[in-house]
Amino acid sequence: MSDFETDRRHANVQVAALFDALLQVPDGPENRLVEAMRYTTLSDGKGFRPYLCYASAQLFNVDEAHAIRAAAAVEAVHCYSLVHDDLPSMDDDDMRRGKPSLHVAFDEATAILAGDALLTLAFDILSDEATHKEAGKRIDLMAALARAAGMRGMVGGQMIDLQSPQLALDAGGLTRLQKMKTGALIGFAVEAGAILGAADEAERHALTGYAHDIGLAFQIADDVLDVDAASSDLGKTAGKDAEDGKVTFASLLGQERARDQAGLLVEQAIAHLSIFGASADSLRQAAEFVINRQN
Ligand code: GRG
Repeated sequence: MSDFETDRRHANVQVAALFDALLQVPDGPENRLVEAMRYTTLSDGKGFRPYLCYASAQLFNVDEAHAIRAAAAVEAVHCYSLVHDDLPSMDDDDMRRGKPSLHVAFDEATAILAGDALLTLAFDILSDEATHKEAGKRIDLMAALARAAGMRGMVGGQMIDLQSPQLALDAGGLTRLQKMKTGALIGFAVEAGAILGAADEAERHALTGYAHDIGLAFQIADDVLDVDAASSDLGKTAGKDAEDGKVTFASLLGQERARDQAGLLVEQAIAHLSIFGASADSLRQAAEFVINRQN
């Protein structure tokens, strides 16, 4: 196993342990909600955002326990977004991470509530002193996550996405949508390490550029996989974008140019890391993973 795979697993095993501890099933009728939150957070995702957070924190020798808490916060928001995205009123997808979507395994109302509770759990995690003893750092983390997840970030991007079949987006419009919907949370995962590690301006600038480029490459790769891969490999329904009449990078550029574009973005992302020298090798490997992954 490569260093990257070992580290990705290490970070995500710890994130899972934290969710397991935080999501103890209560003895009461609300236990259904917590069961549903466990169903999604302890399911088999790639753990890419938690890994990014862990690897960016490593650049600054951040205490691992602090990094894992920030990583769990970003994964909680990511899981909420997937659960809500799969709902019949949104993307209407019955399969996620190789098993029935949450609203199929439980019911729609429970899926809405589990998403809501995962979003608030993220801020609960960040606000706790165990995340960092300095209140200023905790506030910076919460503010950055709120911005990434909210109306000018992920949720705003989702609003555009829902309207996209009617919008006839061009490459610029699609890039803006994806920067908000997918890129903003990936950006937070990288930024969280910089906040915890008190990165200087040049370091933050480099990490912002890196996150921007891998965020876009991640989405382009996702569009290419949506056309290329089988549902069984993706763990979700393949070919959904075309079926829903959505413009994607693959439909705008064609599969080959889209793949080339993702490759260029990854090269560009890696170039941003030069100021960190070899200590950024984990982030370099994460960038390569974006285009080499099979799901
Ligand atoms: C419902 C508020 C709200 C937002 C939804 C992120 C998102 C916004 C929807 C997900 C839909 C989707 C398939 C987007 C494409 C890129 C993406 C975020 C894929 C899923 O992320 P992965 O591949 O998933 O990292 P795993 O399961 O591996 O964690």
